[in-house]
Amino acid sequence: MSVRNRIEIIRGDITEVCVDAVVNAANSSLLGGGGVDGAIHRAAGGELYEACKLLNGCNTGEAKITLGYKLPVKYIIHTVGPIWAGGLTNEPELLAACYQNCFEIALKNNIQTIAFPNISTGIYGYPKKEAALIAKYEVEKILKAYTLFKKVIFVIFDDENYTIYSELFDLSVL
Ligand code: AR6
Repeated sequence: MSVRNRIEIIRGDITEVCVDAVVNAANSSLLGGGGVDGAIHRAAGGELYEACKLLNGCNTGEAKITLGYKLPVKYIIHTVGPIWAGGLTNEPELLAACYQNCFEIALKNNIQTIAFPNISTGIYGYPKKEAALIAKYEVEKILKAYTLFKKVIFVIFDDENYTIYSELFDLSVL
């Protein structure tokens, strides 16, 4: 299947998506927070918090894995996006590293279907269009390189990101 056919854009709540793994846009404590992180912790339950306590945090751009607990997924991959600070502190490289490291963990765990939120584009303030271009570039690169990945779903929560992703992936021609 072509790269484009293995990418899906959906609107909704990532805690309701059934895939092998969902990605969490966490903070470096990995102990929960607001936004998608809060939603994932609430839905997965207290066992996720206990598991995260054992992970010793996570640096920006890196990723760590837990089970999915009460979510309808096998795994949660927690990654820490960069906080936007004007673009002069390696934010693009760090955001790209989030996607790369999530896929590296996915490969090691035989994860074939994976759902991403729009990392860093909420509380962390990354400009949405720029973040979407990085997400698209990294996902297409990995799908070209690895046929193991059968489906990558971008789960879009807000209107602005949905408009951006619709244009970027030309949803009108589907
Ligand atoms: N499902 C899918 N996407 C969601 C959901 C959801 N349930 N809820 C929000 N989004 P954010 P960040 C979207 O702020 O910018 C947390 O406190 C949202 O519309 O969740 O990486 C962490 O603990 C946006 O497009 O994450 C960190 O401290 C995207 O998810 C900090 O926020 C990311 O927004 C991380 O900030």
